[in-house]
Amino acid sequence: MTPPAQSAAARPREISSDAEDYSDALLTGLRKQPKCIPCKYFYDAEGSHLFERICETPEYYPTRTELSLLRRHAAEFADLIGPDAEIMEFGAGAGEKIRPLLDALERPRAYRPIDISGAYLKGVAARLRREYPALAIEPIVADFSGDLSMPNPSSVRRIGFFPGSTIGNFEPEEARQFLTRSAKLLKGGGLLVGVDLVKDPGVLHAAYNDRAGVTASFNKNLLARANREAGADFDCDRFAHYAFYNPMQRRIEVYLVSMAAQRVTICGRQFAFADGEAIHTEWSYKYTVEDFRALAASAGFVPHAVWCDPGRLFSVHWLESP
Ligand code: AVI
Repeated sequence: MTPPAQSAAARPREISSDAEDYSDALLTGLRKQPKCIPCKYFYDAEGSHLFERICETPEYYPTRTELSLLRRHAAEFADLIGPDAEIMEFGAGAGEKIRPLLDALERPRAYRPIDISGAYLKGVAARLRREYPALAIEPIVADFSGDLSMPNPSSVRRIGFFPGSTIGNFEPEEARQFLTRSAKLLKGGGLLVGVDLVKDPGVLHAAYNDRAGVTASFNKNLLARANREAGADFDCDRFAHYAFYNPMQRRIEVYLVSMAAQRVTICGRQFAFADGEAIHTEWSYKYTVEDFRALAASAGFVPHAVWCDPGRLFSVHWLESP
């Protein structure tokens, strides 16, 4: 069946094609020592769906905690943002978290969700268009960890929205570089960003080792994706999900561990895995409120208000870019 033709306005704008880079990045990462696969490749359609399921597990507190902060304080965000703003969301996810903000804002000009997964983004944009028919919804398929420069019309207040503590998936220096680029992109506006907090290591450990095994499937989907898209022949059952909190580095570390000595073919090339050898797949850094504010200030933002839940699990920061 041929998909219905899309109008130019409905078609997501592509800044870069993930498909072109994917196989190269996979080969490059697996040639490194230790081997790694960049965490942005979690989010194909299957991975995005698995991530939505992680957010529903009882152990993964960040999503529901942040969502309740966004709902409770939406009117305060709207006051700080002001009328007629253009909202850019970095890593649009399921589109769930933007709703309280869109509902509270006065006459938002446009909503631009940016996500690496084009198919997923299209679905999210279509749903939001039905719910907000008067709002210009302009999805952008792009890797927001790269260069996102675009002209900033001085007449429009541009606001960034970066929920979910995805900023924690950058190493701190990469996070600073991302914030520096965002401060330039959002000059005259600001950034509303969700940041997971340092806390009881047991709570953190459980969040990345849910009992239903959804996080394990999400992690192993990296191998299944390589089989689907890069002609690889990984036996996913011969790799184990391994995630733990490293309190010295204040980060969750996620790996896929080879459960045997084995050879895998990827894009026609052979890779050897020793028994017990790990592929690094993700960091998830946790911050104190003070440390994150200092990081944002070092990137050119002026840290303004911060909201935390009563249990101090999660924080939402309003950063101004003068
Ligand atoms: C998207 N990101 C903020 C999630 C996190 O918590 O670091 C990704 C994730 N990885 C395993 N579980 C959730």
